[in-house]
Amino acid sequence: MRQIAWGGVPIDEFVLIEYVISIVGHVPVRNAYIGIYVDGDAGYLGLGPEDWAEICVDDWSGSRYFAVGEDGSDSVFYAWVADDDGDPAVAGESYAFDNHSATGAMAVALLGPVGGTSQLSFNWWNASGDGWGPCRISNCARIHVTGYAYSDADKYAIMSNGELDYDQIEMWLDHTSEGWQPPPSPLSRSTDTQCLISFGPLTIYPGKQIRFGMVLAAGYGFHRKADDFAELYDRELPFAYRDSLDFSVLDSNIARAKGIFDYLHRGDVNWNGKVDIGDLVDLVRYLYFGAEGPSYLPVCDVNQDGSVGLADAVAIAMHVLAGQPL
Ligand SMILES: [Ca+2]
Ligand SMILES: [Ca+2]
Ligand SMILES: [Ca+2]
Ligand SMILES: [Ca+2]
Repeated sequence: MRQIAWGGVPIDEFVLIEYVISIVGHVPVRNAYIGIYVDGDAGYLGLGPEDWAEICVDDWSGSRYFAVGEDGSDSVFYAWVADDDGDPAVAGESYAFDNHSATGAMAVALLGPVGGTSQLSFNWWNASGDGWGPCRISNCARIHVTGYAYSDADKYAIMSNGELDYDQIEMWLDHTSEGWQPPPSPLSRSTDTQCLISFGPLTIYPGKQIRFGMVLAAGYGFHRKADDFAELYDRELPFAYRDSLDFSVLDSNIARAKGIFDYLHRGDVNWNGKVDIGDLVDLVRYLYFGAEGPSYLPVCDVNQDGSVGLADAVAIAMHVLAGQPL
């Protein structure tokens, strides 16, 4: 595992973590799933320990896809956690954000070849109450866990369930017509939310490595106005309030992190952690001999011109054969 963080604007609002996973022994591990469990709490930490429990019981989880790159051909999926209303200070009818407010959001995104060919799941659940989370009717018949999983079998079941749960802001809506189990009643306004982002199935062979990245990002200004929640939020019709939430800083921070991640790995066409003749061979076979596409195409754009072509193969060749920098 390698962690990278920066202290200067504008790349000081995320941490990149790179994982390299291999197995011990001589038998391949099949149908493996990898997940990142997120227990995000949004609130003012300067409050005393007696108030910490209150910080976390009014938060929401959700997920989001957004397009990146000049032509929007690449996308990133992330899970986010934020306070429900941003904790404004309230005096009578007037709302104001102060230094005890939680107006930002946090997000976790997976980077590298984890989308596309793999099954991506996003699950959230209420950790402080009954542990409930959205569950597809088709899954509920065979999986009895919808939220926090205690046993290894339950953890595997939820990591591999293939669900992309609707956002927690929609938890009061009936999603049964879209194939979701109805929520239990009563639900709390919002909860100590926890969520899980996972991918697979993978076969991990002895001597081979699974490599991927994760970015943990912050985004300020997620709640725009102190009275948005009071003015716009209706649990039966939450879309006007959701539209008031500002994802732009989370999006740009995650896009920056992805750009750095892709740049750090440029040229590693076969995604094995190094750039050598094997990458050149794979790229040429892909470009000119109809071979299957590389598992993570963004790193093949070695010269960062927005497309993958001959110039990238030449750059790898000059690096491998003549020692030139990529
Ligand atoms: Ca909170
Ligand atoms: Ca679920
Ligand atoms: Ca390589
Ligand atoms: Ca290129």
